[in-house]
Amino acid sequence: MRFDILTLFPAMFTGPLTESILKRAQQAGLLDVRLHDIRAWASDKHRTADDAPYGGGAGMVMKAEPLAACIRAVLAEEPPAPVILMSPDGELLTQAIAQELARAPRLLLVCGHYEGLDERLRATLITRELSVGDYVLTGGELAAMVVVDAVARLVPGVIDAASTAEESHSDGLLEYPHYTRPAIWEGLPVPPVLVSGHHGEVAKWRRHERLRRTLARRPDLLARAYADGQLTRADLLFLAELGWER
Ligand code: 21W
Repeated sequence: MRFDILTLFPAMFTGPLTESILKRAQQAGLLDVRLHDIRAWASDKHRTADDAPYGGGAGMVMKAEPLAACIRAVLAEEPPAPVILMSPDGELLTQAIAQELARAPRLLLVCGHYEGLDERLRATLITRELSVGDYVLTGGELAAMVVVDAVARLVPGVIDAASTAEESHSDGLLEYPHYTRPAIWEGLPVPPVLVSGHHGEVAKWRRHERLRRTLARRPDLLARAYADGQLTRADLLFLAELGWER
C-alpha cells in the first residue's frame, strides 16, 4: 500500500517512519510512504506557501496554487487515490474508517498548517477530511502519522494476522488485564486463576474483567455492544450483579 503525504514539514515524519513496524513494513515492500514538500511547488522566489486571510483576522492561510500544483502532480501517478485532508473539522477517525482506508491501494494525505487552507481547495481537490480527535494540534502532520500507523498495521503481512483478525470481529469491549513473570512483583501477586491451569475459569475471569472495565471506563461502548447483540445472557447476569442499568 502506498501513502503520499503532502506537507510543509517532511522532516517531522522521519522518526515514526524509520522505527519499528513501519520501518520493517517498508523494507518488506508492503508499505511505500512518499513525502512531498508543498513548498517545492511554490513558484515565487521566496517559496511562499501561506498568506494573510481575506477579510482580516489572525493567522495565515495556506495558499491554493502551491498545494493544488503539488496535489495534481502526485495524483497524476497511478493508482488513483482519494485526497484526504487532515483537519480538525473532519470526520473522526475510527477503527472502521481505518479498515475501509486499508482496502485502498493508495492514499494521499494533505497536512494543513496555520489557520487552515484556502477554502477553494476543499471545493475542488479534497475528497475527504479526517480528524484524529477533539483537541487542537499545531498542524496535520502528527494526525497524518496516526492515519498511516492505524491503516498500515491492517495491511496483510505488516503485523501478525491473529492480532488484527481478533479486532475485526471484535465485540467492542475493552481488553482484559495482562500479566507476565514474576508471579509476585513488589508484593503484588498475579490473580491466582491465571496460574491455576483451568482454561475455562481463565476465559470466564477474562470475560468478567473485560465487562467490569468497560462498564467502569467506557459505559458508551457497553451500551453499543448490547445494542449490537454482542452480550450473552451470562454477560448480562454478571453486569446486573455489577449494578449496570441498560
Ligand atoms: C488547529 C488548524 C486549529 C486549524 C476557529 C477559527 C489535522 C487536527 C489537525 C489546526 C485550527 C486534526 C480557529 C485533531 C487537530 C490540524 C491544526 C483552527 C483555530 N478556530 N485532528 N480559528 N486535531 N490542526 N484554528 O488539530 O491541522 S487533523
